[in-house]
Amino acid sequence: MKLYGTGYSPYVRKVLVALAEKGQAVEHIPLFFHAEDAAFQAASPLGKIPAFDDDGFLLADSSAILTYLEAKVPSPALYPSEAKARGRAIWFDKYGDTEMFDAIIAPFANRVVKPKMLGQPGDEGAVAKALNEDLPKIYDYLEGQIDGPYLVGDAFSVADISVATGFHNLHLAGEAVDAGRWPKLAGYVSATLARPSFVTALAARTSPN
Ligand SMILES: N[C@@H](CCC(=O)N[C@@H](CS)C(=O)NCC(=O)O)C(=O)O
Repeated sequence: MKLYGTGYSPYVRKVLVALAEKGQAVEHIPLFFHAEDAAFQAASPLGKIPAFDDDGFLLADSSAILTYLEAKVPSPALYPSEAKARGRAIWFDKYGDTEMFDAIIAPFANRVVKPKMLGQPGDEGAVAKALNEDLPKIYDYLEGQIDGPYLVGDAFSVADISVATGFHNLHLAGEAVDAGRWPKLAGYVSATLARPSFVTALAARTSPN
């Protein structure tokens, strides 16, 4: 198996965590989106990361790749089988990928990617809006959803992968959940990112060089 995409990407991290959970070895190629690499471009029609190659089977999109991995390597399950739990797990996968992404990535994009990787000025106004307006609404919602170590049922699932992944980028940008205001969320994020599969994923290479 080959996985394309820098370890900085929350979406690439989702796949790295799932592979670690399922004990699958992977050749990680930590290139950036829209990289001029023919094999990557063949696997990623939109030029986005992650993209994946399993012995010639090409697939893009983190959720598509996780769905494929779940069918190929069912144990340990990352998608609950019970109907309501399955529905909620998919909801959180989508929520993490869409509603959370722009807000949680804004500090990293403006304090790390733009100034340190692209040589562009970061926008602290965008960071302030994310921290003061957008993220608190997300944190309020998640604080109300957390009732134990896992977001859905009594097992780690795709819900935890997709919701937790972006918090690492928040930390890399020097920010964290205020544990005084959102104690359950802060504890949940710390515990989830300390899980062995996340620790493995967080150590993944971020650059081809
Ligand atoms: N829905 C996709 C989103 C992937 C995505 O947007 N990745 C970002 C990097 S974190 C990217 O490649 N951005 C380039 C672009 O949007 O053109 C997934 O889950 O894999």
